[in-house]
This record gives sequence, structure tokens and C-alpha cells, in this order.
Amino acid sequence: MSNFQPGPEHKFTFGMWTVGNMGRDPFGEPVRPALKPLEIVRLLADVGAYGVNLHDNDLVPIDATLADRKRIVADFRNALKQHGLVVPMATTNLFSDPAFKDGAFTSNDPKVRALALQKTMQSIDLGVELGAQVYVFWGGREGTETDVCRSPLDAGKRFRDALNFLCGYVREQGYALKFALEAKPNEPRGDLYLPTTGAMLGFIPTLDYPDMVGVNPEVAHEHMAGLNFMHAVAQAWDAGKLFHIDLNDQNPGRYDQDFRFGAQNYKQAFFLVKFLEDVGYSGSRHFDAHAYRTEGAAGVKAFAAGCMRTYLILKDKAAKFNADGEIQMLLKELAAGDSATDALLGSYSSTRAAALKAHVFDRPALGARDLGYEHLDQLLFELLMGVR
Ligand code: GLT
Ligand code: MN
Ligand code: MN
Repeated sequence: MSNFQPGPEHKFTFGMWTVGNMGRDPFGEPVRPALKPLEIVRLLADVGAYGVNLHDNDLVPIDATLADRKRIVADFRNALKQHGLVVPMATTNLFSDPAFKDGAFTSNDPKVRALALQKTMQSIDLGVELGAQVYVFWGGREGTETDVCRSPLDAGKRFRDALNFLCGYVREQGYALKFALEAKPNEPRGDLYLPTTGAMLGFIPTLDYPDMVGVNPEVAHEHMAGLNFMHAVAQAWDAGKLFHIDLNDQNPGRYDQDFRFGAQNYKQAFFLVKFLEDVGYSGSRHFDAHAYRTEGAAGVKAFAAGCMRTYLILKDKAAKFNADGEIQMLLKELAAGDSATDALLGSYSSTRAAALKAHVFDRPALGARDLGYEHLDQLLFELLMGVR
């Protein structure tokens, strides 16, 4: 792990919209010039990324002719080849165009819903043409400012119908493509439907082809909802649904900040990286973030390099944590078995239930046990701060 140099084996990817972010916000104009797709590819190759992900309109303008599209895609493919970058994930922009101001798949207007399906099929074709294996659905405008306009039941049904339709399309085309649903609690709408990764996980089994559909949890989105991101990721992993992940950072209770990975919560970022590495997550480590608005070209590069370097530093810390004799001994002691009661636990049997009912516990002794988490947590702090 010397020098924390990113390589293709780390599967670090960035959205075109991340390093391409011009620093526009609701209060201010862009502070950085627009980068051409080919400049983005060069920049990402320079900093050592493995891949670049995109919305349809990050590459092909919404009003491009077929001839334009052909030329743009050919140039982009040449640039990818020249710089050794891949496109593992693609998605659709269903939020920028005013036609989608009241949602895309969940809109009350059937024409808007049909347009959203058409745009997504075309964008799926583009993604597959570029090699994408994961297709993300972030419902940027699927929500409300006021619930006077529609029932969330209708919205849910429409969203389900759209995903079922698109699964059917992908199957019929024979594409090897999986869908990953990305939750967010709010912004740009006042409230977004299916606001958390947990909500998405509950929704997936209601689809026609649930095996094709998983989740794309984003750090900042669960933090916006005040949740523990690593717990959400663990639930997704346990369900076999962690198809993709969006890494970035921010504190709870803020707007959608999309800060550099690890910029805000070192400890939570550590537990996340440790989780992904310990379980052997093999998908992209995708950074969905952007440089502070104070930055120019050099700052954008520092931002991208920082995301990957932070991940690798935390990966190294996770290995140190796993190899730390004292920490591991304490963890082992905490979860140590007890031969007298181990036999009482496990799958249900009537003998076990009867034995358990008859067992006498020393409840005060259980409550009086000092668990030692203060010491353990301090050891973690010292390990992370490099004084251990
Ligand atoms: C947008 C959003 C992200 C989504 C992207 C995919 S676009 O930047 O904030 O969280 O992942 O549509
Ligand atoms: Mn975000
Ligand atoms: Mn995201």
C-alpha cells in the first residue's frame, strides 16, 4: 500500500458531472469553465482513475441530432481507449429539463412519463454501447413540494410500472445490465419519494424482476437524513443488493453538499471503507462529489486525487485495525462464547425452548459488566490519528 497510488485494481470512478462541476449554486454563477468530455477523460486518467460514469446529456446534448450523437460517441470512445478508461455505470438525466419539473416516471402527465421512458431507453442503449454494466436511477425530481398534487401510492405505482417496463426492455435487448436505485431524502424537491436506501430495499421485492434491481447508496444522502451510512450499506450488502456506491461526504441537516470523500466524517468514512474491504465488495468505488466552489483547475485535480487517496489511506488503516493485537483481542473477548448458554441459542426446537424457559440468568451480573468500549474507541482514535 505504499504511497497510496490509485490503480485500476481499486476501481475508482467519477461521474463526468463531478470533476466537470462548474461550481454553480442557487446563489451564484459558475466559477469554473465547462470542460469538454474529452478533457474530463484526460483529467481523470491523469489522476489515476479507473473509469468515468455519465448521464446521457453529460455527453450527448439533449437536442443533438443522430449524426451529432454518432460523432460525439465515436470521439468519446477514442478518448477512453487512448487514456485507458472504462465506463462501468451510466444513468439518465431526468431532472434538468423543464419538462421534468414535476417528476419523470411519477409525473401526473402521461406524456411526461412516456418521454421519460423513451429518454431512458435511449440512454440505456448509449450506456451499454459504452460498456456500462450498472444503470443508476436517481429520482431527482420524483417528489413533491406539496402533497396536494398526487398520492404517494400513485407515484409508487408509476415508478414501479416504469422500472418493470425498463427491465422488460433490457431483457429483450439481451443487455447484461443491472439497475441500481439511488435514494435521497430531499433536494431538488421538497420531499423525494423512497427517501432512504432502506425504503428502496423495501420497494425492490415489489418489482417484476427484483433480481435485476439493487441499490446505489450515497454517503451524503443518508447523512442528509441523519442516518448511519455504513448501517444502510450493510443492510444492502446482506440483501445481496449493493450493486454500486456513491462516495462523498457531508454532515446531517445541510443541503446536498457532495463534499470530497472523507472531508467531513473521518470515523464514519473509516468504518465504511473497512466494511467494504472486509466483506470483499468488488464493484466500483464511485465518487459522486465535487470540488469546493473556491477551487479552479488545480483544486479540481486535488479534489479528485484526494477522494482516492483518502479511500486508500482508510483501507490501510482498516488493515492495521484488523492486524492490531490488542484491538482484536478485546473484540474477541467481547464476543466470546459461553458453553453453558451457547446450547440455548440457535434455531428453534421444542427442547431448546423448554431448556431456555427453565434457565436461571444472573441478570444483575449481566447489567454490571463493563464493556470497555471507551478504551476500544480511544484505541481506534489513536490508530486513525497515527499515534498507535
Ligand atoms: C446528481 C445527484 C447524484 C446522482 C447523480 C446520478 S446526478 O449529481 O446529486 O446523487 O447520483 O443521477
Ligand atoms: Mn448528492
Ligand atoms: Mn449520487
